[in-house]
Amino acid sequence: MKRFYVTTPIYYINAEPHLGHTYTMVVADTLARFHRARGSETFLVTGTDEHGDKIAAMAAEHGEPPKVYADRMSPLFQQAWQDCGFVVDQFVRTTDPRHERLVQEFLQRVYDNGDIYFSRYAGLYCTGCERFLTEKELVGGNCPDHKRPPELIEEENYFFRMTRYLPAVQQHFEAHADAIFPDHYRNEVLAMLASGGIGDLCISRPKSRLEWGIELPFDRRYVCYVWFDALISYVSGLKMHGEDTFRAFWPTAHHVMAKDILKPHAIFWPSMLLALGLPLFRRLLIHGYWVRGEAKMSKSLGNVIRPLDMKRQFGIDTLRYFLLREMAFGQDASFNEDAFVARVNADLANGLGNLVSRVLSMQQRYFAGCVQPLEGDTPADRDLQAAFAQALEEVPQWTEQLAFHRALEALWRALDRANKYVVDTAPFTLARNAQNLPRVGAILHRLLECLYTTAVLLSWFLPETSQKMFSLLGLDSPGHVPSNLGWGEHFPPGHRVRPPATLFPRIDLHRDEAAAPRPR
Ligand code: ME8
Repeated sequence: MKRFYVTTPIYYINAEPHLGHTYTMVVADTLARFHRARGSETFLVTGTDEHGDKIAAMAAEHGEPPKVYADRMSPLFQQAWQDCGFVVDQFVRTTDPRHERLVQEFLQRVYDNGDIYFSRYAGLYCTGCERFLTEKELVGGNCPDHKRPPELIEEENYFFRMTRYLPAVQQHFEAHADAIFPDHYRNEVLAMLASGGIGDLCISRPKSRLEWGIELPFDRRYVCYVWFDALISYVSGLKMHGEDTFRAFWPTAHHVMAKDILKPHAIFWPSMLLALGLPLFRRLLIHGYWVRGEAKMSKSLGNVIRPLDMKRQFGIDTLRYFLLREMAFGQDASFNEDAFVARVNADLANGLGNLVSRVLSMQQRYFAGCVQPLEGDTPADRDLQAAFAQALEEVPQWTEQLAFHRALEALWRALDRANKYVVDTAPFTLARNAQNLPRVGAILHRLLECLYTTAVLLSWFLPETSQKMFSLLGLDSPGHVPSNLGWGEHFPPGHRVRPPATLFPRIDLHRDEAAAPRPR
């Protein structure tokens, strides 16, 4: 059995989920659906990161004990992802006792192996990042992501002997060219490793300064550093479903995230896994930032867009389409209302929506919905079929390479051809003469096949739309990606398709100003 394990970061609960988190979720959900369509068993883990300075400070700001605050905030994420229709196999909260026990077990194991020692330390700590920054990482004395100076912290703490594992980590990334994608992030990590500037990792906080964390099993005066705790969620999420689930899925782990947390994932995490005697994850998949204007969308900067508002106004598939079509995976992309409206109207309302409604309404008008035999084979027919055969080949290939924008581009090239085929063959004109009806029936049958292939290829990108299309066609989804078009085989003789329904209403910002997505 082929398997595919995909994770997203477990998000800090210092504010509500925003568009950036939603993008990572859409990518993970799309990949899981794609691998399922290709016959793999899949598992998706996400969750919330609930310990540490940042959350303790936020809870205090709200006048709540941290656990009360966490119990209020974590469900906002869980509910949002459920409302968006993402298929999450395990939502991990780091305050879950099953997770806490595993973190303590792992800490003890590393301690018993002699990889944890006690020492004094002074460093520059950014609470936004929840990690110590090196002088080199600062820009004008500030954290480049959080735009504020880190705090000088000096105290006695426990350290993970990470330096012992760095050569093996370096070797691993040198030997496995696809372990970090896109490749320039692998180069960044290799440069970090080659610089020799990475020391051991401070993995504790004295309770006298921070109580909100998992207690160290070997010293009750301390709690565990939040990143050491959080990364283990990728293992605890599987183990919550049993050791067999862990063993089956772990070697296929794909961790999806933005570039902000590359270092913990590419340096801390593989070192921890090596120290624990566990196999390394399969790949890190690193995407860029969604920005508004110049700034990265972030909870601390407050320039965020609420995914559930977007979903309520435009539907989840509209949002999925925009996010996947507009961002080249690995690069930054900018969110602006005009681009959103232009893209959605051109591609979804016009390109796909119009085709569906034209084809289904002609099928009703001329044949009461009854599908006619697929006769004849003109150059235009062959052209159309070739365009969709190419889409069937290219879309999965681009998806596999995480070039979702290219995959959708390839499918829309075929849809453009289908719209052009309608204009060129003009079935609405032919139908004026009853003699032409067999040809009109054959043209429409071909167009219904275009819709069938489109619904198959949209099943991992726009699952709701794909389902709606199958239901309009009166057919079940095949549930997998077929190896060839199979046109002429999908509609049994006498089969009726449904009357058209609007898949994507046009967005008119001038008529309905309130419909525009607004920053909070
Ligand atoms: O870092 N554009 O949590 P976090 C694209 N708890 N993606 C964005 C984004 C943006 N503007 N803003 C956030 C943490 N993201 C830790 C993770 S994992 C063991 C612990 C997404 O709430 C993106 O996936 O700050 C990014 O890596 C993540 O949210 C950071 O989430």
